[in-house]
Amino acid sequence: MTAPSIVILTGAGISRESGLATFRDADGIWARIRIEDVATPEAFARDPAHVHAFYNARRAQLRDPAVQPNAAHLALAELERRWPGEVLLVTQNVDDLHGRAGSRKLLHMHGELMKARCARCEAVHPWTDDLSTGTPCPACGRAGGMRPHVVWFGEVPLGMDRIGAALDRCGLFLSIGTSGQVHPAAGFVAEVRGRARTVELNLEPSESRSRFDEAIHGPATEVVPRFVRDLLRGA
Ligand code: BJW
Repeated sequence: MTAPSIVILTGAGISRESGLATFRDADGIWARIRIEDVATPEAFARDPAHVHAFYNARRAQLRDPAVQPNAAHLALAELERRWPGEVLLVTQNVDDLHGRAGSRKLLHMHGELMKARCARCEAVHPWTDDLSTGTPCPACGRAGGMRPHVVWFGEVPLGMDRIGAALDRCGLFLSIGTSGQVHPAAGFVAEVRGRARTVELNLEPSESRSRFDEAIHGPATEVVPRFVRDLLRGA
């Protein structure tokens, strides 16, 4: 029997034990900062310096040596290496912890904090430093258009064609550390339901819990390595 294709969707919960805040938990980012002030194109048009300050601080956090991939990121990288079938890891996270853990079949549907994009020429650049309204684009040389390469509300997520094709082939769908409140990611489980086994792995039941065949609740660093170990044992 051929091994089923796996699509894994991850969210902020998988990086929480690496020291990065989630969005909608009681101590999450949206509890202290308004979405409308930092995560929409309108916010950036209104006050780019404020939006840059928000993302510069989060980029600086990623440069902190204490922020490292955890056991859950590492387990998913191992799954990709050892699974005899196809694996696609779709992350909503803009952090780089999956890549640092060794995942290569990886799609950042909400963009990447360690990249910047020029709104004037559309060039995307690796970016580790601060951005400001005066930062010139390394490609076209113009200032004023550089922005974080992230997907804000109202913008189209990245890689949707590739994700759609992977969901069409998928026999196992895992959703890890996401509240299931943001579309289109929240709708992926409904797209595969009935033809793929669907499993939620989250600290607690998410709002989408009822849409999954199975759910395993607990911290990602515990439940994900255990699930991957069991899956590889059966492969
Ligand atoms: C743990 C844990 C531990 C804690 N272990 N677990 C249909 C219906 C309604 C609305 C819409 C719709 N379609 C589109 C919309 C509008 C909108 C939307 O969804 N709004 C809703 C809020 C209502 N969506 C959009 O605008 C999107 N664009 C779009 O749809 O374009 C149209 C289009 C689509 C497709 C094709 C063509 C056109 C864009 C969404 C962009 C989201 N951007 C952000 C910011 C990115 C940059 C940044 O990081 O600043 O992305 S918002 C934020 O939410 C971020 C996240 O990726 C995203 C999801 O959050 P996530 O990861 O789920 O985090 P939390 O905090 O919500 O949940 C964490 C979970 O972890 C919790 O459950 C905890 O319990 C758990 N947890 N510790 C395991 N240790």
